[in-house]
Amino acid sequence: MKIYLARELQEANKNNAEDNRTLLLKNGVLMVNIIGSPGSGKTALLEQTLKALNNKYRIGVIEGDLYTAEDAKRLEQRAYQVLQINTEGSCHLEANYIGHLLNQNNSSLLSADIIFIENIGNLVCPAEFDLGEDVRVSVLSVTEGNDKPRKYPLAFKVSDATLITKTDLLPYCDFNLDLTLRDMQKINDSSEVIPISIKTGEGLKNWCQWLEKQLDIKKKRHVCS
Ligand SMILES: Nc1nc2c(ncn2[C@@H]2O[C@H](COP(=O)(O)OP(=O)(O)OP(=O)(O)O)[C@@H](O)[C@H]2O)c(=O)[nH]1
Ligand SMILES: [Mg+2]
Repeated sequence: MKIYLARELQEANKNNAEDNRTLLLKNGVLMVNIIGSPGSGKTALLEQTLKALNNKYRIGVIEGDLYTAEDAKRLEQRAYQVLQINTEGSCHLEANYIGHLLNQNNSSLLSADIIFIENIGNLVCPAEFDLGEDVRVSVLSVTEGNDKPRKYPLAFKVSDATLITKTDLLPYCDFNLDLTLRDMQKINDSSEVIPISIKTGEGLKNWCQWLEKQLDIKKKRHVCS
């Protein structure tokens, strides 16, 4: 009997991720992989991000969900293109799923400036799978509690930015923002940490500026490639 070792399969995922990265660089497209627990505010963040940036950029979205297309429907009014992946139970996206969508003949994703991937709501497994993104962003809401970066460090370790969402709820939660900022410094001192609230708009400008900086870096790399 042939036994497939997870580490070998993950090696295949790494190769697929590199293929995606090459394709994205050739086309000058920035891909952002967003990971976080169910309900942490990923789609709400994308709704506001599209509102803020869709007049300036062509923005594509790949929505990852187990079964529904509810999040895709929330975003399709504003995005340049929204594609939905239903994993039918699997807890994370893999690079070959993304590669398939990028290579589809009728996909205009590669004409976008930015592609956001909303990964499956899960703070554990998506952190282990490189999708070929340029930047990975983890989302942690204040309602989840201070201990999450310490208990689930990988997601934060492999992220280029961490958004601490729902800061409007800080007065009602037992969440110490300074403590999490200190923990983040220990786990990954090169990750940008941006507190943000979709309700009050706090931090949205910082987040959009960070994104535009990443886009600028990508466009320059594309020109030099
Ligand atoms: N008060 C407050 N509520 C928020 C904020 N951001 C999101 N929410 C609420 O949190 C709930 C979950 O938000 P979603 O954006 O659907 O969360 P998600 O991470 O996309 O969830 P999944 O796709 O199921 O993993 C919704 O009821 C949002 O309105 C925020 O900044 N402040
Ligand atoms: Mg969502």
